[in-house]
Amino acid sequence: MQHASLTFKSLRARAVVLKLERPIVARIATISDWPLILIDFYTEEGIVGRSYLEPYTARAMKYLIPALHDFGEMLKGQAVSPIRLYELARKSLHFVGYQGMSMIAASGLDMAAWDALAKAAGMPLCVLLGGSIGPVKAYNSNGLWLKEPAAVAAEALELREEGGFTGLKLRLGRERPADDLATILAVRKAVGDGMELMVDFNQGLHLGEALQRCHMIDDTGLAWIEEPIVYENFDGFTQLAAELKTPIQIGENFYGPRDLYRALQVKACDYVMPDFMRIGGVTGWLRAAAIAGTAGIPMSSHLYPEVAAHVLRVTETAHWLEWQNWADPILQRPYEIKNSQLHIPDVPGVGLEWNEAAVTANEVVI
Ligand code: SMN
Ligand code: MG
Repeated sequence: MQHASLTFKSLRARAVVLKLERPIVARIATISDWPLILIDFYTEEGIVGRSYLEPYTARAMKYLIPALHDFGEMLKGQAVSPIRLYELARKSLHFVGYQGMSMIAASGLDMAAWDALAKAAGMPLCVLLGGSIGPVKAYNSNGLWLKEPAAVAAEALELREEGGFTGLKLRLGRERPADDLATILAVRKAVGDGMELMVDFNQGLHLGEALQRCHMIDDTGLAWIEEPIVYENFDGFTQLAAELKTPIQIGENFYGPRDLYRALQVKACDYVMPDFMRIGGVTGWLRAAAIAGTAGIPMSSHLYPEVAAHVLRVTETAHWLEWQNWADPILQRPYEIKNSQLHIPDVPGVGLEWNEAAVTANEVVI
């Protein structure tokens, strides 16, 4: 039987900035405006693939949107074979460098191409990938930034109620280490022993501080300690992972599967949590998941909960989905969350459609 073919026609990338309900207050940055690049991937057959990128700063959109439009021109007329498009996009920027902005742009293209392919096949992405529709275990990552312990504990109760959550992530890195410890204890007291608590230092410490501060919280029953030091210091992570009882979690700053492979080779972490715009979209995730699965390392996701839900259904060592709903205002149909599980809609593709009125209201010229 001849398969139906799909041909890439053009790409549209739009810049949107949304106000965060709970601004990000991390040790390395404060963010109250959340930038999104919305990608529409048009095909000759009329199917439109969709994805978004969340590049943290509105400025980054100035470089990423032209790169995406260049891909659109360069790849016009190609068959929609996501793995081939990913390779062509990456090769076109090889001399510029495989990582950084190049990888982020290629990842956005990749996610939209997979969405188009799954839509053309009439299948949810997880089904196209050989999996099945089903619930995906998620923790709530919508808040718990660097505020007073009592305020964080009160917010933890609110966040639990957003979807019957059994896992919450707190951010650490206050000036005084004792305030971080007091926050963990206050949250634990508020939510009880049944709640999994993850903590994230957002790369805010140097190795010496990290050694002291991670030891200080090592006996507080945490699910993991995330990125205590700057992301590319694998030697430092190796030392931390060797010394600490609490699992060390890294990965949102892996640029491509090879970074994950190198981290595992040097035992830099116990868990991994790639981010879709850096690991290489769906294609990069699948390659990374094979490595983590072979090594027996639990794999969680970073941001992009919609696409994460699909690929975690086919990830051998699937662990936790990071749930945050910062893109919800521009989505026609936000995913349903209940009992700490994200529910994949039974529709072809990923299930991302834009709420055009909300997009128009929040679109920015860059
Ligand atoms: C994070 C996510 C998004 C913005 C800032 C920080 C964080 C996480 O590292 O893991 O959720
Ligand atoms: Mg993090």
